[in-house]
Amino acid sequence: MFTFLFLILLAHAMSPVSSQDKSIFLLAGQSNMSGRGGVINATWDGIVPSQCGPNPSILRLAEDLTWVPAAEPLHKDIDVNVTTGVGPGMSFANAVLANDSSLGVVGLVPCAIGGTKISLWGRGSFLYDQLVRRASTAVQDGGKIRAVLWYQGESDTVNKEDAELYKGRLEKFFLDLRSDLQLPSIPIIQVALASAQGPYIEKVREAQLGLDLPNVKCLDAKGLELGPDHVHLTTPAEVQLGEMLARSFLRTRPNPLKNSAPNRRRFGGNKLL
Ligand SMILES: *[C@@H]1O[C@H](CO)[C@@H](O)[C@H](O)[C@H]1NC(C)=O
Ligand SMILES: *[C@@H]1O[C@H](CO)[C@@H](O)[C@H](O)[C@H]1NC(C)=O
Ligand SMILES: *[C@@H]1O[C@H](CO)[C@@H](O)[C@H](O)[C@H]1NC(C)=O
Ligand SMILES: CC(=O)N[C@H]1CO[C@H](CO)[C@@H](O)[C@@H]1O
Repeated sequence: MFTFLFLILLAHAMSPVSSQDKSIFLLAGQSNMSGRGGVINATWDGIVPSQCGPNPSILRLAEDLTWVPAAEPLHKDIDVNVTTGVGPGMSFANAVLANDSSLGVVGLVPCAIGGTKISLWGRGSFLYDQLVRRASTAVQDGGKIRAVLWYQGESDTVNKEDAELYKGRLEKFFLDLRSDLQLPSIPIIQVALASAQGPYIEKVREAQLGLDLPNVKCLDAKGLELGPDHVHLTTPAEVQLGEMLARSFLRTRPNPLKNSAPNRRRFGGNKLL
């Protein structure tokens, strides 16, 4: 009898994955979404702030399409040709869970690749297909895609044509993605670049901030700290960005107070506001 119960419990503990109530988030874009926090001269310093620590309720979809416990660097087997570090994903996941326990298990689906222009993300491209394939696999054993987090654009600031076509391409990408995921109003939270190497930064920012689609939000990265390479967000800035994304996502949720009472006490409440 006890053995039986033990086996049931064991089986349960070994499959944290089965839950119908997994909340899935797609992470896509360039290096700042992939994560370069703590990477200096192609070496990651290995520093993981507490906000980005592992949590039994946070999983990631690995490159081989299996769910594994999530840990930094979240994109290490996805953005494989570079050294990855801390990105916004883990602090985002920890923050949304602390604020809304009804989200259940958070499943992160990393898909960002450094140095990629928007034209590389168009429908039919390798990156687009990979994103849709990983998203479809992610929901196969239950769960629901709750939002898309998108941070991209630096590579489109370099030449004029890319910058001018950016708005149209971005809008088409969002619409195609929603249509192919069959989630026509899935929240998309994008981040507007604060600066860029290329001269056409203002054109790209304008497109990002001016995109007018329902349920697409834009956060401004202005004020977030860049590392010594002047190209990538530092670890503290990535933590901050993850928390900004979390606040923005939580605002899309109906009545978060109702379901989060126990966590609110435990985590000391209003930090996120
Ligand atoms: C990174 O490399 C540059 C150039 O080789 C060097 O000047 C700098 O000290 C290095 N920084 C660190 C933190 O190792
Ligand atoms: C990594 O580099 C290889 C060889 O250049 C290339 O085929 C592959 O697409 C790259 N992968 C990523 C994720 O950048
Ligand atoms: C990273 O983000 C910062 C802040 O938005 C931006 O200035 C920079 O261009 C981004 N770098 C890349 C490679 O996207
Ligand atoms: C953005 C958001 O929904 N924040 C909620 C986080 O939790 C606090 C309570 O601790 C709520 O007051 C906020 O509304």
